[in-house]
Amino acid sequence: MAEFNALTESVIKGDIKSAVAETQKALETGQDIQSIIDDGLIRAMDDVGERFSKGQIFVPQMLRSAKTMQECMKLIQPHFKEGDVKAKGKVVIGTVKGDLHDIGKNLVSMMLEGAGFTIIDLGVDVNPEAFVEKVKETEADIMGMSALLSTTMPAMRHTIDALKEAGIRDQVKVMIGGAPVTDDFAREIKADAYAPDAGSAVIQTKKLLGLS
Ligand code: B1M
Repeated sequence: MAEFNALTESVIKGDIKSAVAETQKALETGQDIQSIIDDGLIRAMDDVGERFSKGQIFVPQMLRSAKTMQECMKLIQPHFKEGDVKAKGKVVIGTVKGDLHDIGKNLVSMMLEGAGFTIIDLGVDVNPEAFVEKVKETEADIMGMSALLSTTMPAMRHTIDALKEAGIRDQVKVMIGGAPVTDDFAREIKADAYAPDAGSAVIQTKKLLGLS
């Protein structure tokens, strides 16, 4: 596993300048993109979450680390787009109602875009009706929902119910993810797929569309 301690530390501290410089250095020295994200950035956010749980840091510090990670992701994003980008399908994606966490959802979007899918990103705090409207309007192949709070997971079920009520549940495949979400929960709410991380989201999307 590559060492990204300086990068991880900078994200934990919320030191944007140093984190961006470390990301740039990692890219220039040809480090694996996935490893920069997993072993450098996500590792930092896990640490930040743990410190928050223990009451060692508070929301402003968590926000600062999130902003720092997002600035690093801006540098990394172009590297996702090197392959064949012929559109393979349309994905409407968003973070569910009541939930403002978007880093994971953005990462999933970037990876899917890099893999050649067209992304329609509804942002955060997306209510079920907005998902339904966009799926109808764009005739999306996949609807992706992200939730980071256990209290917002039920919104995933409500959104699937809204698809049913609109009579379009069988016209779109539903994929869900986010730290508290599990495969069991996906089965329970009758989502078509669950992905634990952004890489798996690409694999699942391809499977759902019969591309692999
Ligand atoms: Co929040 N927060 N937060 N937070 N936050 C968590 C999630 C928490 C676990 C921290 C903790 O207590 N340890 C905890 C939730 C506890 C729970 O419900 N189980 C928590 C809490 C409690 C809260 C608040 C309630 C705090 C408060 O105000 N008292 C509040 C809620 C606000 C709201 O949403 N209504 C809040 C606020 C915030 C900030 C705004 C400060 C900030 C978010 C900024 C932003 O996103 N723009 C924030 C942050 C940064 C975190 C942590 C530290 C990091 C989240 C993150 O970005 N991880 C987080 C702790 C943690 O997760 N370790 C925490 C990195 C990201 C790449 O991973 O999002 O898991 P993740 O995404 C992964 C996979 O899950 C998956 O792929 C991604 C990439 O591999 N995935 C999908 C995600 N979506 C997917 C969709 C898919 C497929 C895969 O298909 C569609």
